[in-house]
Amino acid sequence: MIIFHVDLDAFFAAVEERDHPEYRGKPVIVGGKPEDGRGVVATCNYSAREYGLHSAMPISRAYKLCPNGIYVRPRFKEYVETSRRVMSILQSYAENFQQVSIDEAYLTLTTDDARGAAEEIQQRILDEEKLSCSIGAGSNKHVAKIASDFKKPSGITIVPTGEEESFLAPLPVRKLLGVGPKTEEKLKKQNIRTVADIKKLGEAAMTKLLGSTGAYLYHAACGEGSTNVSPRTGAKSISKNRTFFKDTNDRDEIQNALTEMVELVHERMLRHGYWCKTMGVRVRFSNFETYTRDWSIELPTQSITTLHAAVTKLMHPFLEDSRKIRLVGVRVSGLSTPTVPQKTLDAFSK
Ligand code: TTP
Ligand code: MG
Repeated sequence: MIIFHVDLDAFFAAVEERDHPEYRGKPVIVGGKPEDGRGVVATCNYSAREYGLHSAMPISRAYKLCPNGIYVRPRFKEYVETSRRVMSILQSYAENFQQVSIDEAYLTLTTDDARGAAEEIQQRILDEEKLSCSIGAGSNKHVAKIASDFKKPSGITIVPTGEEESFLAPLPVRKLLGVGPKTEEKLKKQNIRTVADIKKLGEAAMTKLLGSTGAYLYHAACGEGSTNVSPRTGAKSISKNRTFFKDTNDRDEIQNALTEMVELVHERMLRHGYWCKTMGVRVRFSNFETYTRDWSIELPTQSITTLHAAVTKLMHPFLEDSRKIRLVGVRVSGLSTPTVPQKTLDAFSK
């Protein structure tokens, strides 16, 4: 049994290129038009990435770096429909199947020829949807996921059993799932830059440095990972709270704490492949009066930019209050790992 992780290349931008042949060969940026005056890049094609553009960058900045690009507003309906069709192709190859976001999924296969199977899947998606994808394969989900990112776009990377640790060793720590900018910074301060450095430091020292995340990262660095490929149920929310050392009404201190909570919550969402529909904050004043506020959106998101913006907006009235704050927290709920919808009765009656 081998686990595949399949991830579409520059997904939203690739759909736009497919549907607008006149865009081909040009930098294509999905997110919004420069004249909209706001918004961020959802994604961009590989030719736009050569200009330094990437997801979550403000459109205004992207436009400065790449004024000749084609800027388009997202067409979510089209992406969702395309995603459904791709996921059902993938499902037809899978013994077990788990979609983790709009453009990626894990599948398990039993085959002697992993490369042949990966090539066949790529060809099917190219023939039927005119989209390219990258595939990573390995003995567990974590290794497969990192492998799919290893040779993008249109890559196939197979990590043979027994070679997990040596495959990961030279990679920067940031490649491990769950390592965000904050964790990366903490590791850098200890001169830990590659996965091999984590392994070398050892489990005890990693735990001392980062608590349970440290222990998890040590095991990840050893090439370990989950093999459970199935639609996920479980935690219905993720939250992180911070009690200040001393009650405070210093806005910078509060903002910094919130940014850190956002990053921690987001890291955990990514690690479990969760998308959320509700984002919230908790505030406790020094007299223990406690408030929660939340905000829900129609389509689930996995974007740290959206989460950060929601938290900032929800916190605003509390920052206007002159009372000192004892605790702040960030919470996401309405969690899901996108699954392929059941075939409708319509499909059967045709
Ligand atoms: P990704 O798979 O992260 O990115 P990608 O498919 O565009 O590019 P690649 O995999 O080749 O690196 O995300 C899938 C889609 O999710 C992406 O096309 C657009 C959307 N998305 C956002 O809207 N905002 C984001 O911040 C990110 C990362 C993705
Ligand atoms: Mg992708």
